[in-house]
Amino acid sequence: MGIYFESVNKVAYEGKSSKNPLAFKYYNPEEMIGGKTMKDHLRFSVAYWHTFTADGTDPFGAGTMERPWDRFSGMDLAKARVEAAFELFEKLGVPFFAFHDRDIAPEGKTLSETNENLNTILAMIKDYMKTSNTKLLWNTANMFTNRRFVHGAATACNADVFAYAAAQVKKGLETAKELGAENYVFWGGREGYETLLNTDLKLELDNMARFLHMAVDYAKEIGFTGQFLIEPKPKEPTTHQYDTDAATTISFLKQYGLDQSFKLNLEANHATLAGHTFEHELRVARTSGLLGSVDANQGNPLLGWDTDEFPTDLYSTTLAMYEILQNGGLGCGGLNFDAKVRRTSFEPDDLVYAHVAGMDSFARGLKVAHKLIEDRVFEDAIAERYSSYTEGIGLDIVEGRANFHTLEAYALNHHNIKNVSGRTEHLKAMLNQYLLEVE
Ligand code: XUL
Ligand code: CO
Repeated sequence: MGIYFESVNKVAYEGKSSKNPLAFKYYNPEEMIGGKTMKDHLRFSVAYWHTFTADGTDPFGAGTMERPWDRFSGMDLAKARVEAAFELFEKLGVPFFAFHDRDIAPEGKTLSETNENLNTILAMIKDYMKTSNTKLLWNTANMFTNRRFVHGAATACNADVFAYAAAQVKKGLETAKELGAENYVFWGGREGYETLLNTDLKLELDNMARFLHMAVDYAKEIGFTGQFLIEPKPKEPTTHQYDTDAATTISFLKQYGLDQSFKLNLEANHATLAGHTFEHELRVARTSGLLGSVDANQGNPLLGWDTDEFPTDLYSTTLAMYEILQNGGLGCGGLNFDAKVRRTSFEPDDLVYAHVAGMDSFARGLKVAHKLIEDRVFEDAIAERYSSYTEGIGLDIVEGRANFHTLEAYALNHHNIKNVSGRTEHLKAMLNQYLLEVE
């Protein structure tokens, strides 16, 4: 086995005074927070595509990444990437990884040849997984890169494409079962439309639901018991993506009777592209009982596209962990770094620095969020703010005893309404204080 990250030893926790870029300052995997280790709270996962296959290409220029495995090509490259991947997983001590089918093995000339390539690499991955501590958080099917998906996959206008996509997901579910994946993800890369002038929106949405029902049926048939996840995104690559945001996706799942079978995989940068905060998306899913997993990254507020940066914004990681803790954790989900190093960070060690930065940022977020909840900083403020619903007319409303007649009678007698401040600035200052002070 080759050594691809030569200058990197196993990344250790050295604490906040460490200046070593190859050490954790906050992520201390075995540290207990509220009765659970940090490692079990955070369930970090490395995204195969950004870390082992992305080359830094952008619309204006060629790849920039220096990757020692790039001296190989074809299936040898695919094999070298597996070696590099398990070396990095081990050095970072991450419990999970995630991949698309086409990240791990190249397509052949036919679907059977493609599946053969996949089988070869899957056997190799399975072998590594026998001794590795890193498990599969989720796998998914790439149904957006190849030109056959130009009009979509399950929502394509061409039934041959629908069939091809079904074959691909069938194989994906078999893969998930074989490797013991804890989840299976659907991100509808090209499931959307460019213009309504050529689109049968109703048929496309019905077909997407038919496709997902078929996937659920097949998982049952083969005994794959992992959680199904659907990942919302508002735009990119299509002008209008069907799974625009959490609320839209939840309503789609409910409309088509899929909400018992699916939860959401929410990505920070997708939330901001949808005009929401990350924590908004997490809250919407959590209040519907559908928060499943997270693609942990961040966008750039100055740019209108999916920059997939490694998460370093402590407000975002803290408020995300706040939602996750309030959800009782992510169950079999995790924090998958769907994040890529910048094009200018092209050396292999940058991959390690980036993951260390992301893991430390979420570890810090976890600690601060835990303390905020323990001290009931926002809970008490919220309880107080809504206290009018715990007695009198408010209690009648929430317990279903009120109607427009009783409310009118009440309002006629209570026209001197007194409101209380929402204390936004004070609460933000409290958040700052916790971010700065929590040990
Ligand atoms: C694309 C994206 C995908 C999904 C998996 O924006 O987030 O990588 O996470 O297909
Ligand atoms: Co993602």
